[in-house]
Amino acid sequence: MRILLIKPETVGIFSYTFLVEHEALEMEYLYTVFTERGHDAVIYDRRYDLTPLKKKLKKEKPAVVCITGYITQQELMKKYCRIIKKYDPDINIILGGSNVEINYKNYYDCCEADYLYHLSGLENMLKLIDHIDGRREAPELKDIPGICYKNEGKWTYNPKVVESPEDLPVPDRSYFYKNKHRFRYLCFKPLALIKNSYSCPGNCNFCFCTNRNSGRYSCRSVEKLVDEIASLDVPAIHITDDNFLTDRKYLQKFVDLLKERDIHKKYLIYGRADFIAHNEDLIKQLAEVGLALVMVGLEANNDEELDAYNKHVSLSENEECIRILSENDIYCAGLFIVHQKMTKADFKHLYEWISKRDIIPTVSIFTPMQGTAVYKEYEDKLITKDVTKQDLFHCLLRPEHMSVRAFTMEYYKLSLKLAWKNRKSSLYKDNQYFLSVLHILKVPFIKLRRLLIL
Ligand code: B12
Repeated sequence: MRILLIKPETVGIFSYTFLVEHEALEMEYLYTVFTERGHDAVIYDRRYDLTPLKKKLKKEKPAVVCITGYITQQELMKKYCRIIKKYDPDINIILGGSNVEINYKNYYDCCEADYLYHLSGLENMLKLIDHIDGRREAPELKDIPGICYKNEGKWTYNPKVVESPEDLPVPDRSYFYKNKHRFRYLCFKPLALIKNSYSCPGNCNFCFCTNRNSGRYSCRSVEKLVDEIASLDVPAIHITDDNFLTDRKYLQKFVDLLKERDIHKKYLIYGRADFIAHNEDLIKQLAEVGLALVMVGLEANNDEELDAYNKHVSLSENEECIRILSENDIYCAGLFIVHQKMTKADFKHLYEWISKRDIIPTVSIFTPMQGTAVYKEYEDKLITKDVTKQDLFHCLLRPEHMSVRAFTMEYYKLSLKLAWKNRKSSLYKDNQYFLSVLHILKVPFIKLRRLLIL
């Protein structure tokens, strides 16, 4: 069968920059499993391919269309479904990805979609494809775990199964190599992505990923990880695990294998401050084998707020983490949250606290994202239910000490002041500001073109 794999265009603030761009690894995975099964798959990455959807359908004539997307792209995914079914009602549409995995019910109002795939692994996806293809050995829909399908016009939910990333295939990266020049994280370029685990061992109440894979953390063997790293022809790799720094023994083996196999690359990871604070010796060794940047949730500048986030990390551990990363020449990409109880003075104090430390910060606004533990608590208090605003850059709860507008202003003021303060960081050394401005100017035209002909 011919299968079209749609990666939607970026929405929100990220669409205005090309300084942080990642390969469509989920689509490369689907491409791999489908082609290995004898199908003819095509990646349609709408971030770079401006061909209108109908024209693409006309050209590719797919029997199946798979669409991925994050929460902010939810309504866009539904819009594609409407266009596809209007174009050809016989095309089978499957929706999947991180948002569908947890928030699959949000898509029940999309009559045009045929299947929702709410798992991370792809084994059951192949069963579904076999079923659609009418293969003799294919199971019936009721026997395929992790899907929602329609039965007499009503959505039927098949329960999830707990999976392991060990079952993921080695992705075919032909798409990546063809577009390698695009993918980067600021000065780290070209940059590849590696998916090495499902879910997260932590249970932070504001985090989405911890609930994936039915809340069960599962990680690949270190040998498999290093094999994949060795196979990649790139200088920099972003390991997407929500928390890569979980197990000392695993990380020690990681260091030993990279040394043994003489692999020299730069690594960008997510990790927790307490692990870094208590494992200085290991961080030093990781730095020696290429650890270059850690995205670490520092969240706040005081213990009360840290406790409220259920992080089980203290301010002194955060301080230790910043020191250790700095002393080992690892960028500390600190992630902070501003929340609706903050006063103008709190914003000022947060700026002062961050700016005195060796951190490249990203500040988000506290967002009870649908699918996180805190969502239920805040659902009725949300100012808007517009999912495009669930991007961590919008104020979704009424601030206690100022208006929404004033809070948003404080937030942007803080972010801009921090960006200005760090403008000379070597992380930004390759930024071409003229090209960035040109890109910003180009975006509204692309958006308008898409509005007229999607
Ligand atoms: C890298 C990354 C980015 C990159 C973009 C990456 C890309 N290629 O597009 C950047 C930095 C630009 C980014 C931006 C955003 N991101 Co982001 N990002 C991630 C991160 C770290 C990894 C995602 C990834 O590529 N994983 C690798 C792929 C292979 O794994 P996967 O997506 O899970 O896909 C698997 C399955 O889901 C399945 N699958 C996926 N799609 C489909 C489709 C079908 C049909 C099927 C059958 C299967 C299937 O196949 C894969 C095999 O296991 C995750 C967090 C994490 N640790 O996973 C957050 C994450 C995906 N991002 C998130 C969010 C919220 C955003 C933003 C909206 C907001 C923000 N401030 O960051 C923006 C939106 C930008 C946009 N696209 O419009 C949330 C999504 C939550 C949700 N409900 O959807 C996550 C989960 C982070 C979190 N903890 O909340 N992000």
